[in-house]
Amino acid sequence: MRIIRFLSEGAVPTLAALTDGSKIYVLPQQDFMELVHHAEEQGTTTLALVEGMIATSNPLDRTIGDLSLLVPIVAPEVWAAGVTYEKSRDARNYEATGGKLDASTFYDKVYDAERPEIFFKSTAARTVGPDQDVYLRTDSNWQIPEPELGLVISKSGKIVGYTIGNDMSCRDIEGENPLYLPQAKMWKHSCSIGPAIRLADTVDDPYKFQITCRIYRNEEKIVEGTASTGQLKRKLDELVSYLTLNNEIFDGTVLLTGTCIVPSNEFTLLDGDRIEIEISDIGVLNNPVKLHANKIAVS
Ligand code: DO4
Ligand code: MG
Repeated sequence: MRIIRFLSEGAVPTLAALTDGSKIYVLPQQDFMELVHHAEEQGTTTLALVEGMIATSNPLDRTIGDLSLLVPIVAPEVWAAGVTYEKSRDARNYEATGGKLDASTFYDKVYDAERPEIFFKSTAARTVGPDQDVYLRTDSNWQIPEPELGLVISKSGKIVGYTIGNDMSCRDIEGENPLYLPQAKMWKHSCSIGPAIRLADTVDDPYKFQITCRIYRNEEKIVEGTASTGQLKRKLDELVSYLTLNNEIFDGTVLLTGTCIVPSNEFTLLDGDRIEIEISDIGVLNNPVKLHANKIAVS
């Protein structure tokens, strides 16, 4: 069972359940966390609550492809974990050493350390949903998508759902100096979330998600990569416990769990590309790529 949001007639944001048989049922709640808390108040699981509601209603006569999907949760904050996969560690070492393939840097230390890397990625206003443009920075010549499993977390730190995230990143800015990380990671439309949230109650093993990333240029597929959350170095609960330690998080915070798919080192995204990120049992997050219109001089 998955939860989506879409624009219904009159451009009203509407919450809906998407069953594993692809049927869509409108739900009465305004947003995902309201649904989660309603289930808690009723002393039941979110899955049982949704199943009860849809048992007495009719599905829409539409498929998911007919809908104008919205970001499935307006997350006040999006955080991200880094260097949680070997592939990411190797890519960061390459960036930070000006292109040495077998280099070793402080990224090895974070990969092996007890404390994970956790950084602030985005706010609701900077985050886009399915089919919306993600933007390229105008001061970077080496930009990639980072396809990541996203955890939807309640304010008490419980993982209540799984979604797909794109942690758009500038490899040249980060590689130049690690203190530039916020600029390499955060700008307008540098984060995408969606298209659905899979209820945590319906996931037996979150280390079995298959992640695929495809990049299209003029509708020709130019990059494809796959990975599994089974390759994660860290446990998901471990990442959440560091995020929430001595911290206060907003209800419906999203935590991206790191990338294991990195395009070849020569690759950079260009204006007009299109990114698809698919995670098994969650869906396909599609975003066109646009150069930010507000140009600033870059040499
Ligand atoms: O240290 C850089 C960030 C790494 C990251 O975003 C990732 O591994 O996904
Ligand atoms: Mg990342």
